Amino acid sequence: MQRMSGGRAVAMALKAEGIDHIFGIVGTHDCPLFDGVFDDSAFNVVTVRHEQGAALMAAGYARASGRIAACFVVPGPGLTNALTGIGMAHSESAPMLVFGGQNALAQLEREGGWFHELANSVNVAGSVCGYATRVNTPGEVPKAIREAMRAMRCRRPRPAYIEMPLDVQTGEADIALLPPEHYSRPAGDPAAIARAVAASKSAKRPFIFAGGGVESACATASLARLAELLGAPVVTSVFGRGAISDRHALALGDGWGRFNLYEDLLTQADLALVVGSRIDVVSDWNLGARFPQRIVQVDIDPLVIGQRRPVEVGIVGDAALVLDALVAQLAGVPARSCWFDADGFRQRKQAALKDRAGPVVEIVESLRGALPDDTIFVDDLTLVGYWMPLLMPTYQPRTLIHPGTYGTLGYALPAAIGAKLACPKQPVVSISGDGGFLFTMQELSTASALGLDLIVLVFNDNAFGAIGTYQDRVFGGRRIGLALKNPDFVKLGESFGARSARVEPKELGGAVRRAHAAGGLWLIEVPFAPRGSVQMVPWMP
Ligand SMILES: Cc1ncc(C[n+]2csc(CCOP(=O)(O)OP(=O)(O)O)c2C)c(N)n1
Ligand SMILES: [Mg+2]
Repeated sequence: MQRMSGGRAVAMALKAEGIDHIFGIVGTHDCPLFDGVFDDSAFNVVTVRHEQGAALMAAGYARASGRIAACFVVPGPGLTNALTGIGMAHSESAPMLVFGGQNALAQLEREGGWFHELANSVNVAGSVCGYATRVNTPGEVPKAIREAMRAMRCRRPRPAYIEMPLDVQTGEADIALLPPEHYSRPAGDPAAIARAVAASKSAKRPFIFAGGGVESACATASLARLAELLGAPVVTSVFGRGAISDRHALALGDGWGRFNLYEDLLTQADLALVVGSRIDVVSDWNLGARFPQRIVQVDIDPLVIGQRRPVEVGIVGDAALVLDALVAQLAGVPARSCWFDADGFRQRKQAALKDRAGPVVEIVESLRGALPDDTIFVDDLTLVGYWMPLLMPTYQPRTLIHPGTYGTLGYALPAAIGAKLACPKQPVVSISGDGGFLFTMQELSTASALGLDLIVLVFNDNAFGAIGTYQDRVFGGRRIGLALKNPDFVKLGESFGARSARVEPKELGGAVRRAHAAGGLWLIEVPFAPRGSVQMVPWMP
């Protein structure tokens, strides 16, 4: 037992859990939380410029590393500002531990007109979290953090929210900190695993569909071993990019383009092994509807199993543990060669993508050629970002981070800052359009204050371009709400302390190479407004 305040108990419990990054903004309602980490060298406290940035940084931090960061926000507007980022993290299965300040216990839920009052805030946060609670005494802090950690580590990783009323933050008590715990994840029902083994043995033409759960579970090596044993080609979801290296002979890339590239594979395959994927809506449009009848699905979240497609075998478990069990039980069976012409497929795919993506292909090639394999690319919702999962060869897990189906405009820059803090040795590039960049551009100030090495690309067409093509197609060209009056991006970047340049698309590779060699914070604007043959959003019908 140690005598301490609730605020200090949060710091001590975070330390015990190995959480050392805190993103947030101070206010009277969370100052005791900040005070709890005052002068404690165990913590890297990052002051952001908007609470959405805090949550998106924690999301990027988790996507790039699998590690958990904390956020400290004030109640009311601080929490609602953060909700977009927390919602994004919920959708992309990224864990983070959000602490919300709150008025004193006696003032709650009475519509008393208190500062930052927001009724029902635990439920508001809970709608985008896997765990949400209010702590009523300082002594409950370690238990609440332990429960949040279990929710994030033993189940599908999702944000957790712990609300701390002011008197709980400041109140002192004799507090027992909890000893470290090994967080175990479900290994899967042995009978279901045996049925999956039998199904895999009997299938002649299996393929694997891998999602973000593979990387979450650090199961990439297990996935490759299983694919090699079965001779099964591997397609990934957008969150699964990096689950298998694109240099692997069985890797077919991701399925986020709405064209018939996968017809050959899908019509011939007799078994789909879906691992760590909810089969998101885009993958389902493109592939899921044509998956073979026989499906084996492995997921840590029981809700996901059979949600989109009926399955022959469902296994609730951690992807690494289940894949290792499958590999062990298939080990006696001679490894099969691949039944599918993966090389031919890749060539056909490359030609088709060139046809659809036009000049985006050269842009992506120039980025890949300029930067090392371990570079982390973080996408926003912009032409180049949309195409990245399809076009960018990805060689390592967690190196291609895309905002997926929640699709938060403004994601890239703060998520890239979080990724850089989590993986300081890896180059990090954020890819935005002019529209998305202005949603969260103030976080350039955060990156500058931290002295980060970061390359921030802004593809500028002075418009919410993607929506223009949609209006053309669906609304007969009645374009509305698209034109954007932008600042001078070079001056803007410089005023934030970023070295800044405007380069034509053909100069981008050289500019990025120089920026990487020089280090520091870079803002590079690329005027880019291709029209005509380019498909703006590969997955739109
Ligand atoms: C928070 C949010 N608001 C609105 C949208 C809808 N939206 C999707 S793409 C897009 C246009 C993005 O413009 P820009 O960043 O300039 O990229 P471009 O399409 O021009 O390449 C918009 C408004 C969204 N995804 N997220
Ligand atoms: Mg634009």
